[in-house]
Formats: sequence, C-alpha cells, structure tokens
Amino acid sequence: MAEPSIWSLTEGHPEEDPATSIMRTLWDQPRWLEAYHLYDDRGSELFEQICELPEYYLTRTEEAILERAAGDIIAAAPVECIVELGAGSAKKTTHLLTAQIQQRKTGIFAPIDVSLPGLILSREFNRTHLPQIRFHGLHARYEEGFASIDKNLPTLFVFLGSTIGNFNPASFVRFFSQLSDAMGPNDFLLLGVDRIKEIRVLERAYADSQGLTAEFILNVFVHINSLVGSNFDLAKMRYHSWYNPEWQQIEMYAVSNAAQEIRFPSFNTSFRWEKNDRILAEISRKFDPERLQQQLRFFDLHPVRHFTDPNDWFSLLLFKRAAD
Ligand code: AVJ
Repeated sequence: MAEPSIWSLTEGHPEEDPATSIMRTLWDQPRWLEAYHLYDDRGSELFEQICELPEYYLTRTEEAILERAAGDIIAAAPVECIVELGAGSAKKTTHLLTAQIQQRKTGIFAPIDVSLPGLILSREFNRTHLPQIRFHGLHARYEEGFASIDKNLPTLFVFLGSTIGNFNPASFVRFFSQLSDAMGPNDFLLLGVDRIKEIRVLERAYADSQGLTAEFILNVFVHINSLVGSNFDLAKMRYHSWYNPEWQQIEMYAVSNAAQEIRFPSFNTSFRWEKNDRILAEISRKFDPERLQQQLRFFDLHPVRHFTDPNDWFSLLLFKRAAD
C-alpha cells in the first residue's frame, strides 16, 4: 500500500487545543486571539485574496526577491529536504524547488500547514510540475510538525510571508527555541520578514479599500462561534487597525458597536463586551533585519545571507544552525 502524501497530526496532540486557547486569551486583559484561528478554510481563502490586493505589497515583493535569489539560496544551502512552515498553497516556494532540481536533480518537499485545502493544492501542483520532488505534506501546527522531522536529513526550513510577525515576544521565543531544537546541525532557515518603513505604506496594507482585510479579521468570530458555540455577531462589531510605533507592529482589532453579552454555553460562562471595547485579533510585527539577525544568534542561528528589494521593504534572511 502506498503511503499517504499528506499526514494529519491534528488529533491527539499534547498542545493546547483551539477551544482552550480561545477561552484562555479572551479572558486575558486586553482580550486577544492567537493568529492561527484566522486560518480556517474561509480565512485561508480570504488571505489568498489579500495577497493579490494592490495595497498588500508583502507577497509580491517577497516573491520578486525569491525569484531572483532562489539559485543563490539553494547553492548556499546544500540540502536534500525543504520544510515549509505555514505553507498555504506554497506558490513562492516553487522558485526554491526549481533551483533544487536544477542544482541537485531531486529533493523532498515537506510543507506543514493547519489548513488542508492549501496542502492539497500544493500536492497537485507538485505532482504536475515538479515530479522530481517527493512530496510529504503535514497537516499540523508548526510545533506539532517539528516532532516528525528527521534531524539527519540536511534540511532547509522555510518560513515566508512575514508570518513570524504574528508572534508576540513570548510566542516568538517559544517558536525559535522549538525550531532550533528541531533543526539538525548545519541545517538552514530561510526567513521572510516585513520591514519597518513609512507608516502610511504599512497602515494601507492592512486597511484596504475593498474591505477584504476587515472581512478576514472578522471571519475569525464566525469560526469561533462554530468551534465553541458562542454568539459573536458580525453586525455588532467593526474592524480597526493601526500601526503601534512603540511596539513596531500593526494591530488588528474587532471593536464592539454596542454593549453585548458574549455567551459560551458549552463552558457555562459569558462576558460583557462593552461598547468600543476591543479584541486584538492579530498583530503583524515589522522588523529591522540586522537586529533580528542579532536576536537569532541566541537560538544558535547564524546569519548567512540577506536579500532585499530595491525599496528595502522586505527581507529574506538565510541562517545556518550552528553545530551543537
Ligand atoms: C500572514 C501574518 C504575514 O501579517 O501581513 C494580512 C496576515 N493579516 N492582512 C500579515 C494578514 C491581515 C499576514 N501574515
């Protein structure tokens, strides 16, 4: 019997389950949500549409850098396997896989994602366009996926799209500790990060004229209702975002239009969501690449190369894991 090409690790894992995460962070002060809840099927679809928006420069800027740098990156990282974290439909990674085939004939591609439709698209794309690459999808959260990675296989970990910007300082540290532990000596990490820049450019990217970003952010409450049976009502809330210069991050909120009772029947509890009170649904941190390179030394990740675009808006950073 053939092995499945997409493995699911979402059942029976020791990590906190989504409902518990929601019930924990909504009772925190200020109320907030972990970003992965945004990526249900609808959310993932909306995010793919956001990537096409004229205001949302991140995706196309990163892809242009990657297109140009893929050959250099693969040459600098002699690996057999490419693990992509939060891959989505993994369109951008095609540049790396193509360079891998050109330079080494074969390879393994192991995308990890919490959303299944993207993995399925990516598998189809692989089957038709990159038959020299063995596909091994993992339907899981990153931390769960790490456990099943073979440390003896020379691997390039790829974390693109400035997804790292979703992590607050505590999750940032946890993420890089776990990632660094999962990496074998001499493995590589390619990290795509959005850079600190003019506030107007930043704010426009998260307040598009079509209202897609608002729809994406508020959709998380539809998803939460279906997960925990709560009564969030999209007609009684609005989207608000701004760039917090002190924390160097875009903050994306749902704001209550009127005092309302939010009930969680299966947990036998509720809270009063006062008019104009906010729930922080997502943060998107912006980075200084040199400073980030310094910070990641703490996790035994050493800078190898830095690629950017003509505007210095986005950076692709290549790191090498130090041998223990
Ligand atoms: C997927 C986390 C990189 O922060 O720019 C886009 C998510 N949210 N528009 C970002 C997002 C609203 C995106 N990341």
